[in-house]
Amino acid sequence: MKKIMVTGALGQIGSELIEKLRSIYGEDNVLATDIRKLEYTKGPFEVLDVTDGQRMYDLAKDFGADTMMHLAALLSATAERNPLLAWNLNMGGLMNALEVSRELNMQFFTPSSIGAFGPSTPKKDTPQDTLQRPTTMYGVNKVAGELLCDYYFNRFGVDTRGVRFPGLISYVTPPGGGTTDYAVEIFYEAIEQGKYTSYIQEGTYMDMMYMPDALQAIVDLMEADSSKLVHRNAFNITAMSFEPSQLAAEIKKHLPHFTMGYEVDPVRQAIADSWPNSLNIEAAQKEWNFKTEYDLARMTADMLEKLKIKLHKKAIS
Ligand code: VAH
Repeated sequence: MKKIMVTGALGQIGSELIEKLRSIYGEDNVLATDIRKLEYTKGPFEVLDVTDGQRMYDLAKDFGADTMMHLAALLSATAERNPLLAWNLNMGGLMNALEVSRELNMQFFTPSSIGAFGPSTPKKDTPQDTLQRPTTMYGVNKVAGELLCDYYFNRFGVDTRGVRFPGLISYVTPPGGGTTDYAVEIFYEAIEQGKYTSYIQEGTYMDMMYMPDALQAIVDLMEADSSKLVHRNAFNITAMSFEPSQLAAEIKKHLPHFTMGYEVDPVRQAIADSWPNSLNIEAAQKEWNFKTEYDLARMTADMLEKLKIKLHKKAIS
């Protein structure tokens, strides 16, 4: 990886991945793209609608990109509200990114998700290779995406790689449209309101990961020895599995007056219920030495510390 093009660069993963990649490979070697431009963006940036394959090709070629990190997609809850738009954007954008990577001989990364599993998938210690019958449009997109990436590797020799991300928790960019977003919103409201009403019911376990671990996993996988990758495009990875009341209890250790309530959103609860509780990550550990630094306690402490600074700055600005 030397010249990297990132789509969806202003999203929850993208906004932090750009910084991480630039700190490793150099600011001028990472081209950020997204459908909109912020008034101020550091480093190379281009507006790109990922359904415009020709513009994606032109940008990659002009930049001399040797790596494509395709992040632009609609997340699970948004996709359920607009399944046709989700299919066109998630699958059309992915096909364009794979085609550009094939034509320009680029290494390729795109994330799958625990959303690629469905209610008939074993929920505990979910195997790397198992039944995948998701019941959401997002899940259908993710399973189709995993198969497409395998196809581009086997048929065209594109060095495609990917992971099944759990819910990601970060303080930099507020999340948008996910089912696991309660695990991010709770921190903002705990600091600002001292309370939070969860749309996911107590007892609903989901896999989660702190963003620093997610970003390191992307870099480690992309730098791994290709000959050792068996699963290549859809590695199960996770750092922790918890349900809302466990996260609330951890926050209360830092904010003793924090209170948690529940007002279940049936759409996002149904999505969460269809996903696994905890993934088996042995394949990622064995094939590219996947590891994490943050558990629930360490993530909670860091989120609260960093978010207090961020929200204080906003309050006084
Ligand atoms: C979502 N945060 O909730 C994303 C992710 C595993 C969850 O794919 O849609």
